Order: sequence, then structure tokens, then C-alpha cells
Amino acid sequence: MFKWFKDKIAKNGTEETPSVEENKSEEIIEGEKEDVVENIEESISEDVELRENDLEEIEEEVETTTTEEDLKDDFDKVKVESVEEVVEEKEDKAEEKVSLFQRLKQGLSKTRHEMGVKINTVLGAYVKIDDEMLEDLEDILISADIGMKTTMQLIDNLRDTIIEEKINDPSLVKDLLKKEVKKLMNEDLPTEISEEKPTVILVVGVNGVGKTTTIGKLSNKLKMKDKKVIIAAGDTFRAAAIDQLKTWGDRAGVDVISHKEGADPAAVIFDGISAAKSRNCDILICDTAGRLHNKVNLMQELEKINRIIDREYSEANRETLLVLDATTGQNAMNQAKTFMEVTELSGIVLTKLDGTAKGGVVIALQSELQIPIKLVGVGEGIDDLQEFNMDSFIDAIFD
Ligand SMILES: Nc1nc2c(ncn2[C@@H]2O[C@H](COP(=O)(O)OP(=O)(O)OP(=O)(O)O)[C@@H](O)[C@H]2O)c(=O)[nH]1
Ligand SMILES: [Mg+2]
Repeated sequence: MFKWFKDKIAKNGTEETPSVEENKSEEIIEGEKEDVVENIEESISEDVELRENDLEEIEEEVETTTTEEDLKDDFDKVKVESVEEVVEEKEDKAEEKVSLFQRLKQGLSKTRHEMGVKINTVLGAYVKIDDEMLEDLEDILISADIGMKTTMQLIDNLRDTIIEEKINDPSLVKDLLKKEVKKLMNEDLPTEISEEKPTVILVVGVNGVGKTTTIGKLSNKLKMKDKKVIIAAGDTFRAAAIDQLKTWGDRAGVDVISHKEGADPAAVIFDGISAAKSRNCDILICDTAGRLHNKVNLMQELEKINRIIDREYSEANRETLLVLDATTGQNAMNQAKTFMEVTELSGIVLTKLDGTAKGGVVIALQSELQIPIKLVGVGEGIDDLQEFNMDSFIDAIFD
């Protein structure tokens, strides 16, 4: 188009125009100029139109291809990122599970030596299953504090299964025994502690079993789950008990509501409830005294505390956890029976499993009392409290 214009100019500029025609052609030249201008305008507008079309086409192309690809890329990126995140999260959880299990296994090593290792030795010594072998198993279970009643029931059930399924190989017996233990312990019992807002957890048990320590560990555990926790120092028996709880509260970063030594425990719980409400807490944990002279005293005190909670915090979910010291073996069973007579229990915390070979008492407690073990203490550290998992526990003591 510009070439045409250049040609025209060149033509006009180089042609020798006859001078005679000069005057007469002024009009013609003027006309030609107009033609030239018209042509230039036409071609410019054509060119603009063409470029506009090109631009539209390019824009359209860019829009469609880029948007789709970009979207796809973005989507893929998000997909990859979220898959990676999920994988990472799963790996973290698996690692956490493994380390929890290792800690549990380590904590239960004494019980495992008393049970799992001895059971392996007995089963390895027999070529076929007979009554003598079952008697040897019975002795091992009793010495690991599973208790006479639960042991007899386990061995009877095991014998029935062996006969029913016509099993001869002693190496299969351990897995059968694990299955029988699980059945007897009743997998359907609710093992989780209520964490729904608002919840009151009353912690009871005789002195020295680990109530205060458990409260400290549990507060920390709940706090790590972003729960707002508050503690009421309901054991007013000794000033040291209140100080001990405050130390745990500091460690876990949780406030402790307390009165002076000798104050009415129910009044402390009352203040604890008010604080839990006004500070918008999720969970209130109440310590109680274990040093009560007799069953009547214990019953009266727990009744009073329960009345206060019912009256002042009726909307709260309730947990009453009985703390038992695993090192006391069958004595823990007797304590549980006493507490069941004075108050309703929603779960058991079994402490000091790390220091005993009597971990089998877990099986007896849950089977005979049908109260779920909810937490187990496997050491004195703040992280040494675990949610009870029946499968992990059984694996940790039998394998
Ligand atoms: N090894 C071990 N020691 C524990 C565990 N739980 C608690 N203890 C220890 O047991 C002792 C008693 O614990 P406390 O928490 O004071 O017991 P308590 O029931 O509050 O006792 P009172 O306040 O006297 O009624 C402390 O030395 C704790 O460190 C555990 O799981 N393993
Ligand atoms: Mg205490």
C-alpha cells in the first residue's frame, strides 16, 4: 500500500511534464492529489481494520489457549501441592504413631517380658497343643496380673476356639489369644474423652496414684489440640498439693483456680466453673483429694462436688476419670470397685505402666468392670500420657 504511494510520488516526481499543459493541468493535478490522499486514507483504514482483526484474533487465541492451559497448570499445581500436603500429613501422622507405639512398647517392656516373651518360650517348647501347654499359659497370665477370673475365662475361650477350629499348631495360639483378649475387653466401649465444649473432667483416685501428674499431662495434651483448658485445685488437703498443681499448670500453660489449704473443695470447683464460663473455656479439669479417711468421707465429698457441677454447669459434658496405679496390680481392681460404689465412672487412667510387669491388670480392669481404659501413663514426663489404644496395647505386651 505504501509502495503504491511511493510509486505514485516517484512517478510524479520523475515524469517530464510538458510545460504547455502546465496551466491547464493544475486542476488535473489537484484532482490527482485528491485521488492520492483518498487512496492513502483508504489503504490506511484498510490497514487499521486488518490490524484490528489480527489483534482480535490474537487476543481470542491468547484468551482461549492461555486461560485453559493456565487453569490446567494452576489446577495441576494445586492438585500436586495438595497431594503433597496430604502425603506429608499422612507421613507425619504415621511417624507420630510409630513413635507413640515405640514409647508405649518401651513403657510396657517389663510387662512384655512377663507376658509376650514368656508366652513365646512356652509356645516354642511344645510341638502340639495340649492341656499342659494351656496350663503353662494360664500361669503366665496370672503372674502378669490379669487376675484369676479373667485368666480362666481367657483360657476357656481359647480352648473352645482351638477345638472348634481344629487347631494343632502351637505357633498359631498367640494370635488366637490376642483375639480372645480383644473380645473380652470389649472393643465397643467408648475410649475417647469428651472434648466438646463445655466439658468438666473430674479426676478421682486414692493418694499417690498420679492424679495431679495426669491432670498436668492431660492439660498439655488438650492445649496442643487448641482447647482452652482451666484447672480447679479441688485437693485442698495439703498446701503442697496446690503448689504441685500450679507447677503443672505453668508447665502446660493453663490457669489454675485455687483456694487455701483446708478450704472446701466444692467451693473451689464452684469458682472453677465460674472461671470456665467467664473465660469461655472448653474444658475444666478438677483435681480431688485422695487422702480421705474412709469410704463415707469420700462418698460425701464427691457427692457434694457432683451436686455443684450439676447445679452450676448442667450444660457441660461430664467425665469422671478414676486414676489407678498399675504397679499395685490387683489392688487397683479393688480400688476401682470401691470408687464404682461411690460415684459413676466414665473411664480409667492407668498410670506408671512403665514401672511394672503387672500391666496385664489393664485387661482385667476393662474386661471385668466394663469401664473403658481411656488413658495410660508410661512415664513421669509431660508427654508420657497416651490415649489408650487396645490394638497397640495388645501388640505392645504380646509381641
Ligand atoms: N513412672 C511414672 N510415674 C508416675 C506416672 N504418673 C505419676 N507418676 C508419679 O507418681 C507420683 C505421684 O503422683 P501424683 O500426681 O502426685 O499423685 P496424686 O494422685 O496426685 O497424689 P495425691 O495428691 O497425694 O493424692 C509422682 O512422683 C509422679 O511423678 C507414670 O505414668 N509413670
Ligand atoms: Mg495430687
